[in-house]
Amino acid sequence: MNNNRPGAPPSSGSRASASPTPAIIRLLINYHKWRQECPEISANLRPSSIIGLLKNNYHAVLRSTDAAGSRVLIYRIGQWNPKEFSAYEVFRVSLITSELIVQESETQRNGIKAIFDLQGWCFSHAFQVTPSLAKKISCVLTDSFPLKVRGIHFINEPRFFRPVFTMIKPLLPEKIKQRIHFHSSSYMTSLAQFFPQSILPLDLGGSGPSVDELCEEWTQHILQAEGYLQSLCVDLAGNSSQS
Ligand code: VIV
Repeated sequence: MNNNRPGAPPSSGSRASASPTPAIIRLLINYHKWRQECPEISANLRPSSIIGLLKNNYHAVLRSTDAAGSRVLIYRIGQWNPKEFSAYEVFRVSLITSELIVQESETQRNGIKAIFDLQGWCFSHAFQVTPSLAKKISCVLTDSFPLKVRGIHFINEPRFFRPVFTMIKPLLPEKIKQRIHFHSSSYMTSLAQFFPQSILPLDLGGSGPSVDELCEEWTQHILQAEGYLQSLCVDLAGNSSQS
């Protein structure tokens, strides 16, 4: 397990291996295509555009990787006020974190695991997850972002999250579907079957720092990576990034 805190903002190191395989080339083509198709998510990666979500403790990354060396990400849907932020801005939080951690060679090798706390999920969240958004979600989980998705865990999922998941599930490849787990409200014990308690936050049954503390830490990490994130938009847009 990598015990050090998230590293400093990465240099713009090369993402592909020395001699990229056809699969890597295909992935990078899909990645550029996806970003061109979703400018509302990817054109502006400035942390200031989603600082409200970050300050609301919507998202954190655990300090340590898990036993398999995967990065563990936490998302708290209840901290997303759909009247204040669109699903695209919420999506952008995940894209920003993904762009930062994909620069870590250990994360390139061992991928990520995401924990979604659906406490507070309501109809106004569900209405924002349209079929077109579901497609964008399936793309980044399948073949349009160079991060291996090693696990997706839902906790506190209410019954009426099911219709949204039923819309997304058919768009996911079998191997991703097998890595999705629902823990409902008994997550204190069941998450420990997937993650060492030493790295889980206090509120999720672990002995690590609280989620709020980790949210604040990761917010600082994202803020200090502003320059790197800006450079991504310039590179990919091929000209000055969108305002
Ligand atoms: O962004 O590896 C209805 C993962 C995720 C990413 C990205 C990468 C990645 C695992 C997601 C997971 C979250 C960019 C590279 C897809 C953004 C989701 C944004 C929406 C608005 C959240 C709403 C709540 C969803 C519930 C989660 C759906 C899962 C099937 C992911």
